[in-house]
Amino acid sequence: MTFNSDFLWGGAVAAHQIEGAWNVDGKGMSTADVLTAGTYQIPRRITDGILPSEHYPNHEAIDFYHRYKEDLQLFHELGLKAFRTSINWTRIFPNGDDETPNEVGLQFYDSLFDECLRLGIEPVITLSHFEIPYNIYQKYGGFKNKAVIDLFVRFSETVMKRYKNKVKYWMTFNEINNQADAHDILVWTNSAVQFSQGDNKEEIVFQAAINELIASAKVVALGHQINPDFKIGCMMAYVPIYPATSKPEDQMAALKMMDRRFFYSDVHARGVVPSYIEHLWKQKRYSIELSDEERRILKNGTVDYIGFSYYMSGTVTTNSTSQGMPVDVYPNAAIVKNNYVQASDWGWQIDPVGLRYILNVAYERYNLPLFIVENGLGAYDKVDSDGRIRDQYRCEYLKNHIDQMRLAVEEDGVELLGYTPWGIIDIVSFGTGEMEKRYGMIYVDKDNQGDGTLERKKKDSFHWYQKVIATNGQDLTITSINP
Ligand code: P53
Repeated sequence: MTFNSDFLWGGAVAAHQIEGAWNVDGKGMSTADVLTAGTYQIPRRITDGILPSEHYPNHEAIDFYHRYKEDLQLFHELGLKAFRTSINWTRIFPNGDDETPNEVGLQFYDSLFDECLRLGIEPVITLSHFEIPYNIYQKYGGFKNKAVIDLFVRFSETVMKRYKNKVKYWMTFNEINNQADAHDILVWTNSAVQFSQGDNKEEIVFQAAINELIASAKVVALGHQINPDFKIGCMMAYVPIYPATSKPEDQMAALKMMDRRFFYSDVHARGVVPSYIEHLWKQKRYSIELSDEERRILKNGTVDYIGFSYYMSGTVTTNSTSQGMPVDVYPNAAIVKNNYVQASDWGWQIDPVGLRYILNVAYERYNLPLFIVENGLGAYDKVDSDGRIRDQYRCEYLKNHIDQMRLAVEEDGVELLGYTPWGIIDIVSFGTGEMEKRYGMIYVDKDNQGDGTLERKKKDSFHWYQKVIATNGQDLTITSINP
């Protein structure tokens, strides 16, 4: 058998993309609650508080808050052994700096985890998945402020103590490296930071990121005291970057781009700031506040495993006439299309071999267990007149990735804890705010305008994945599903 009998076949979501009930039972406003809907072409916007004229897709999402029992029943039928979700910080501390936690919020996750355990589903919990109390932005300016470190630690300590006998697998910050290029929305969701005119964005992101890494290290150390059996990981967006050609400069550009991303897992896993980043800070005269005491904290809070998302690879060229999207890491570097792979309807390059590649690179780099906590295809689905959703393309995407994951384990000896495909049930897309960029194996009747009955329906991929789990990944054939 390729996969151990305790391999965590699962599914993944995040609280703000699924729960809805954004202002129910004492929940506070979060950074996700002020994000409008967008599309592939039109970016989501961050509004100044909640405006009555705007549609905020996360406010209702798929109403998991009220329907989790029914949904977990479906997950159970699917055979999930693990369910990755996040705890919404604002259900526990509505303002982030409240004196005492909100008991009703704590009870919600008690019931959710109890129900998971009753059904034999291991909860895998992200502490911060793109939702930070809005008050932390307003009052503190987000994670660039050191005061926020201990607010996050207090939230984490509260939930780790409360759920210490219910949750074993934790992750601190979702896709912490997603802010590496300092895009406004990604910095907002990762760090609750907004830029002002004249800001050095890169320097600010480094400061916010270092503060998050310190917060994460504190939580890892504390978590191990709360329960020595806890497995606490980081969570990275691994998008391997390939050189467009064998031109040496292309290779250098790819290396430089990867460094900017690896910086985060290097600190998480090794407990020190890598020399290439220390050097960059000096060279650019950045004054990043990081005391000796904080360096000790980083050293003492290294993670137990590397959790990561994998959707696509990227390609970089240094050909000055490429017309690609410029990246400021190497002369003439720009992101271009890779002609060897196909892309999704949202332009994400589909590259199963890239998963095996990054599994190898990450395992060689850190020698820690890996956990694929997101992978999947965002696609338009159609309900046929007979009520079926024939999402063969989704099965193919997943099959091709599982094939490569198997090779990484079998041929390359990578240690892998589990696989939790993204959006196991249709949810609000993070990047675009659309409902119709669907990842699920369970369809949810709701459209981009927010209309629909919220009824759940099994897609063809549901039956396929059910068989994959039941055979512990041995039978990946697609043809036989639900004829
Ligand atoms: P959506 C970029 C690159 C890789 C993963 O994304 C990313 C992003 C941000 O869009 O985000 C992760 O919904 C994230 C999830 C998100 C999922 O990928 O934009 O952890 O919250 O929903 C898929 O298609």
